[in-house]
Amino acid sequence: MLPQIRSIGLVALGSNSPSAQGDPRETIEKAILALVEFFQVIRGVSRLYRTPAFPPGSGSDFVNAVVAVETDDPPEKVIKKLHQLEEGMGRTRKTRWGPRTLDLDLIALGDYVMPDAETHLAWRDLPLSRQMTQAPDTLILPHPRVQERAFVLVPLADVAPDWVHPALGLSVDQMLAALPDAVKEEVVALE
Ligand code: PH2
Ligand code: MG
Ligand code: MG
Repeated sequence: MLPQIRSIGLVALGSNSPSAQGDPRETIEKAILALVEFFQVIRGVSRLYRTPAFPPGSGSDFVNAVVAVETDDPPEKVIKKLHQLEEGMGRTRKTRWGPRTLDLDLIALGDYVMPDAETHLAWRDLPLSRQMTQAPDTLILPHPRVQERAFVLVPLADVAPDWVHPALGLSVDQMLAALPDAVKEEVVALE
């Protein structure tokens, strides 16, 4: 038998609209339970946070969290599982960056940089105006915006503060240190 290559998968959860599961907080709590069942090996679950919608003024506050899982699955299979889970919890896909009942984003899987370093750099550098309208048709890993988003980095620091971004060479704590305090202070842990 081939040796199994286990990777750590970092999954970001977000909700800012009631779902069949309840309000955003209940939706995120149930989605975490579903992730635990789906992946079996869980490395960590962050606290839940209330965060203002990005871009500012684009809608109701979100509840965000991050879960670190261990998996042997390749990226495509992990993504497929996350989409199944979103659908199983009644996700409705409407407008890009509109209100969402449940969003599960694969932030990173091990050291994968996908589809390649050059394409990854192009997506990282995409101006905000084009981010609003352009969606990649291939899987980009790590998520091209992770280094900019306090609503991902703050919960990520709960579960994997030492994870190093494989394209940037920066740890979660280093990426967080580069963000303005005002932005981080808006990410508030729920009781
Ligand atoms: N997700 C988005 C767009 N904006 N803002 C916050 N605070 N949290 C999110 O999870 C989020 C967002 C697109 O998926
Ligand atoms: Mg998202
Ligand atoms: Mg998503």
